[in-house]
Amino acid sequence: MPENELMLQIEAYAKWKNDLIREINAYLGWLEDNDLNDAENDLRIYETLESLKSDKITVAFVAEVSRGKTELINTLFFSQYKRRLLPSQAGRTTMCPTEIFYDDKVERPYIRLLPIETRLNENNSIADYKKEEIEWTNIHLDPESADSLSEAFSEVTRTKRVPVERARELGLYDEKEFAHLKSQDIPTTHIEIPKWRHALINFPHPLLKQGLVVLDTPGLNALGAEPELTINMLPNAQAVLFLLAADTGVTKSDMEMWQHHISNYRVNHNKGLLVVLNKIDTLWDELHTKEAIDISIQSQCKKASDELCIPIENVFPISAQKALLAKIKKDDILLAHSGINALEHALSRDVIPEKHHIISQKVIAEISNMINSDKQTLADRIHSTNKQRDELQSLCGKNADVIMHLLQKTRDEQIVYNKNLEGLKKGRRIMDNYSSKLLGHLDLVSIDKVVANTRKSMSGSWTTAGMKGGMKNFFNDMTTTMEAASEQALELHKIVRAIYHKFHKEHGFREVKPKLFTTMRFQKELDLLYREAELFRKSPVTTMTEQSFVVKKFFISMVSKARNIFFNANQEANRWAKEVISPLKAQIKEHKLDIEKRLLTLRKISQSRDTLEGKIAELEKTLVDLEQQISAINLMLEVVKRPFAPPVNDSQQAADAS
Ligand SMILES: Nc1nc2c(ncn2[C@@H]2O[C@H](COP(=O)(O)OP(=O)(O)OP(=O)(O)O)[C@@H](O)[C@H]2O)c(=O)[nH]1
Ligand SMILES: [Mg+2]
Repeated sequence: MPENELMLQIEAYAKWKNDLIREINAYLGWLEDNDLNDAENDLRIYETLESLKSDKITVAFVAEVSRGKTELINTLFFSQYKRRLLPSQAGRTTMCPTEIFYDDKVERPYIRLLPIETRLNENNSIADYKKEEIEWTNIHLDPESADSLSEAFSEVTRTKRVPVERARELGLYDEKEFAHLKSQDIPTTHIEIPKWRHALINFPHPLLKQGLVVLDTPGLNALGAEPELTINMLPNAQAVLFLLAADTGVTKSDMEMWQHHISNYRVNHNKGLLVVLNKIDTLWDELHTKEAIDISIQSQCKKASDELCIPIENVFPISAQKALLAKIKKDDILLAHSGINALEHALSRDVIPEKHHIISQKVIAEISNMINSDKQTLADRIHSTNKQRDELQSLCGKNADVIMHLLQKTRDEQIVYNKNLEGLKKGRRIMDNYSSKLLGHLDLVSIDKVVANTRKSMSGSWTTAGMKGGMKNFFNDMTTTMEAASEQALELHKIVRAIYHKFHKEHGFREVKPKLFTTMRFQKELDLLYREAELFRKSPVTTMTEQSFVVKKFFISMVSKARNIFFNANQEANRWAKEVISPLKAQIKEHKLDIEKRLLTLRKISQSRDTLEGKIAELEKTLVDLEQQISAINLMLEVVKRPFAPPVNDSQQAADAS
């Protein structure tokens, strides 16, 4: 049973997605039954199905130390364990970013921990390490035992004492932090550092099973020390919850974190950024009236909204701790007081539609296009069947000469057509030539050359000043390469259009506007990355004493993300080059079959005039079948396009009615 609104929404969304997967599978079967499948399209559909199955919804929790991130995660997602499942304590608790998700491909639940020492490897990002299981310490989890889970999860709080030199090597020594000791001449020889760099928790929780991923982050410079979080993980999250404490309001360090790591999220996401004013219970002073307390909470919200320049509707005053307690004790009054319901409502309001929007744009648009093009093929079949039936009807009562004449005419048509197919082969060779040039520009080997050159030019200048120039050159080179690819794509479009036009003009093919490939989206992603990178470069973290380390790490994450953008552009260009001719290929296949069928029928009729009536009846039946197929495909299209209808729960209905 879903526990709260968010759960209800995520479950409904998962059901909607499963229905979509089922419909796409049915479509695949239908294509095969109607001899309409083609290898490239099938592959694309399989890829789409895979991406839908592995689709995730990520909710990230970001804040300074001890604002209650982990407590809130326990409240929102794990209250059924009737305890604090993830460790939440006063002071610095969570020491490494922790991703909590469910992977059904792995048999046993686990917590995997990446040793902090992996920071020394300059070449690998966390994303790279995720592909290398061997680098992680694996602990099996027993989901039935809350005690053993708690014990295993406490690993994320582990620290170790290391000599200052070691901490410095790892980029975890901030001189400013120990400045006061130095000024008192107290030597610092050893410091505490996190034992782990990143944690992955694979856990069979109902919501995680539906594709939810929770990202808990440690406060205190973690975002700065691990730039991959800001560059990669946060921008990909469907929702980011930024926590403040009601008793302190927006402190200087909250503000720094907001400006340098969060505010950019708003630029790229219309929704999904929520500010949580946690610990409102600290304002529940029994010596004050309820009204006075409410006014003070509201004024804290208003202050936070002004200071962070975010609408007050997006600031949620809550008490994560009291909400957890209320859920465990099933205390509805306390739960209502805790303010958690409004936050859960906002989360479900923002997270699911954002995800639905992405799926609609990518998956639904693509499958609908394919279905529409099949509809066209069916319409073509109806058109040619009608034509053939009319042709045969016109032969009724005519002599053998007329039939022979028509037979000859159709044969001539076939000869001209076959000749043009030869021409198409030539066109395709030219096309292949251009597409390999296009793919050459987006080739990872050439990108890796840019990366290597940048690193070479950067070596020895791992300072913020050095980084500024390095970054600029790197992005300039990337943009130039992307522009060259874009120009090549334009040339290729001209050739593709000419080929389509020829078949339209010479064989009466339906005019199809071939799909265009553009690098615009990838260019935009690169620009965005540059903007994010600039913000990060100017953040206070990079002015830390151990900046060269952070700069290196930051550069590696940024480069790895840029490389990823190119990889995606390359994949898309590759796919496009293979598919762009598919609608024409489908028309050619249909046309070829059509001529062959007509020739066969005419030959039979020329041998025996008695078959004429039978053939006409056969064509009439084919027409009825085709009409039925059109209805079936229309229905499929309708189901695929059916939007996700969020469920409305009782409390929401009541709230809306009041
Ligand atoms: N009074 C009160 N205390 C809270 C509330 N939420 C969290 N706390 C307490 O605040 C302390 C810190 O909470 P955590 O959840 O560990 O905070 P965090 O943001 O995860 O901190 P780090 O992991 O260190 O970054 C714990 O002692 C919690 O019990 C709340 O709503 N009210
Ligand atoms: Mg924590």
